[in-house]
Amino acid sequence: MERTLVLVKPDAVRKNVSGKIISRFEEEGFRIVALKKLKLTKEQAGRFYIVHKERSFYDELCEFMSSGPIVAMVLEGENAISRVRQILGATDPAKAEEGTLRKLYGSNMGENAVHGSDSVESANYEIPFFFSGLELVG
Ligand code: DAT
Ligand code: MG
Repeated sequence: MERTLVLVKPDAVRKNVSGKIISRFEEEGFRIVALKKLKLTKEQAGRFYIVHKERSFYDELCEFMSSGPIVAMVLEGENAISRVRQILGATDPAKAEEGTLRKLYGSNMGENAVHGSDSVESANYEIPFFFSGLELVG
């Protein structure tokens, strides 16, 4: 069993498809271990995406991720990290496979609807970023 952090990004919340996205993960057999809606400050978005601080798109990314509410959740399942990444599709929605969440709901490279942890190391940083141990209810 593995746990991973998923974010419904501000573009998808604005499009009113957070329920569809959550539903997809339930249909795929994941358990929702924690779930909440919140709005990040730009500074908090900057800390969440600190691994990208030297990238050209970092400022734009932090601006976007703090532009409106997001839905954060922890999903649990076998190989949850890689399975969620497959369901998300490629970072660029234009290159994402048919049926993936980014293909269905993403707009462009920046506004790509959903985030999923990319490794155990990332999940171990990202889950406690949003949730305390007491909030993870299995
Ligand atoms: P992923 O979210 O697929 O793990 P990533 O970690 O490389 O992708 O980048 C984090 C986010 O940053 C990504 O979801 C969208 C944004 N991003 C990545 N590359 C970008 C680019 N070239 N221009 C604008 N935004 C970009
Ligand atoms: Mg990533």
